[in-house]
Amino acid sequence: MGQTLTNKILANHLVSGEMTPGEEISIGIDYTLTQDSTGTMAYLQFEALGIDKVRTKRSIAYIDHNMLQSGFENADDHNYIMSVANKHGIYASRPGNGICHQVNLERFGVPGATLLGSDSHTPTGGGIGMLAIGAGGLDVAVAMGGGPYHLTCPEVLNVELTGSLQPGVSAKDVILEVLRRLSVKGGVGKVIEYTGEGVKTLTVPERATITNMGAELGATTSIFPSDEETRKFLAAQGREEDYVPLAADPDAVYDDKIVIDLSELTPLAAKPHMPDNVETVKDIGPIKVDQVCIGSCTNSSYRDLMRVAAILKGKTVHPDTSLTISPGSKQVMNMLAQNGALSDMIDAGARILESACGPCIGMGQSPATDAVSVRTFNRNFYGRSGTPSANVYLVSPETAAVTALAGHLTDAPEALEDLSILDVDMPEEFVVNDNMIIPPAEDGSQVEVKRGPNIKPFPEHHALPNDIKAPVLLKMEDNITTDHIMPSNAKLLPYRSNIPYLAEFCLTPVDETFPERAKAAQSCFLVAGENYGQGSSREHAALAPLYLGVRGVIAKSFARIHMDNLINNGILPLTFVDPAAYDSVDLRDELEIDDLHADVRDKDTFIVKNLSKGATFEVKLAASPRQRSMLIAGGLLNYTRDQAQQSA
Ligand code: MIC
Ligand code: SF4
Repeated sequence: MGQTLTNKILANHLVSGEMTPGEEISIGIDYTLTQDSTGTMAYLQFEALGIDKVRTKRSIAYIDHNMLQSGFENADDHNYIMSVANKHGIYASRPGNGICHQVNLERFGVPGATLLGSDSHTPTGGGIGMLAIGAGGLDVAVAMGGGPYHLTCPEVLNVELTGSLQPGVSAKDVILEVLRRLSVKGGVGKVIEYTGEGVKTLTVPERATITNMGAELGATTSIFPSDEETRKFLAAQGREEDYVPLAADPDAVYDDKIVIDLSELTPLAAKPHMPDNVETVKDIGPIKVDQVCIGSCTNSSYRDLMRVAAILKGKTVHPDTSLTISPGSKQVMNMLAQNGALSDMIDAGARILESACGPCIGMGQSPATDAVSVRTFNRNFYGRSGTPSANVYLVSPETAAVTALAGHLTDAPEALEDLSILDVDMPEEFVVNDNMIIPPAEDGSQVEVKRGPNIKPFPEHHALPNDIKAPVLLKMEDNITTDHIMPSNAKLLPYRSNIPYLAEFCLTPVDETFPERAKAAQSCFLVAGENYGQGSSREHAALAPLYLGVRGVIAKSFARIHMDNLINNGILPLTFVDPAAYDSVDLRDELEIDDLHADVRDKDTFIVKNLSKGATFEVKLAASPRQRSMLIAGGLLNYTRDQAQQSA
């Protein structure tokens, strides 16, 4: 029986466990990446592990998220990250060098290798045939220390691509189509593996657009084969030696399969407020658009922006529409500058932002009240733009550019007389200058780590009590995102290393009174629907609830990274055995679980008493033996420390 590409790479890196879907396995990690908004916490945790030098092939610390320096805080965080990287053998990508996933693809992606990143869009690396997984900072810290990464062995879902894209339709439309079919929870527990004749028609950055947004499917990761296109991309980056051809065996057996005929796709858009709320641009119709933002780790590569420049050339942005463009990397920005495309953008009236996440994470450019904002990004979760009343649509760069000129939603086949202006070749040589990537000190022992007043220690974790009696302080619906749990925007991102401050905003998009009520109650449960915690890898979505006394979340189902983050921080992630039991629990019900240690240690399901209703219901704990010990110890750091003490 032939093997999938996913299983080949997993098998090559397997450290423990049986490769049966659903079982816990652990794999060796070749490369890690962090970015600054999750990185401060990840490096504080790495320091707590007490390891001098990273033990990966290469670890890279990017600074790309917290770029607005409206106070000392972000600059303090940058100094901390640059110096801690220098000390511990980590390469550091300076602010201005670009968005982590774009730069990593250009300069460090290696087919067949494993990459663990403290950012949910790490699977961008799947575009180059890497097994690239997003995780919480603590998991990445452990991997930097040479420890394996534990994950649930995934199923492999095959997306076979046939045909080729019509002019004006692009990679973003492919992944929007996958989201339309599978939904934001359709990828949970799965790796999405792309095969078929259509693959050859897609360049590496286009493939990366597709794997990037596999994060929005909830997938463990997504991956493309490594083929002639991959070789050409690596050669053009001056890294042909990193090329290896890789593909699934022709007779590989997949757990599931869908087929997409690229030739049949038309431009699509995800409507507010979910990436799977997808319709054709045509069916949505010519709604008036106030803002267009082009960029993000999904759509800011050289060819994406060359097409945007071709559309804008000689035209003017609509008077009622603001257009921003953030090139994905210094390399992209520099090439656009050298060939004149940047000038075409500036001339048309685009507002050029630095190479960083920018508006994608609400770092500036929050739209006006009730505005419609059309973005090439990957997430349009409620409130994420920084303006709760705004309506955000996700589209391709081509759709975004023609929309910015028209002032209403439209697409390239509709708006352009001559679609051949979109024929942009991939460069034979990219402009390579890695002068903004700082190699670490040979001998880190003399390097002093700079800790400004913004760097606060992380909250203390306590061992699990044997009995918990606590009220339900929130009852939430399906698809609650980490942007609901721990909002991020220009005002809050500077406090990513200050949990007490962040906790004041925890879950406030759901209920503004939550932090206050949680502090008063001292300990509480949260109840939620399906796919709780989808979105970002931010551990802050577990650390802030922990700080506020959340003991357990009882949901219909969880998103992968958030569930790991809850366990890593000692918060119980429980699911309703009978989903109908969700209806029986109300806000403020007093719940009790007793003899918890025995339950957590040995049982898959156990009983929760609803004292307010005089009833009981059953919950499931889907955790490995290792995770159970972690929960009892009060999280991964306590567990690791206990293990170390025992072996000493
Ligand atoms: C995001 O896109 O939500 C982020 C900001 O990149 C996050 C990381 C974070 O919350 O810092 C992610 O995707 O993991
Ligand atoms: Fe940055 Fe947005 Fe990509 Fe997250 S999704 S890494 S905020 S560009």
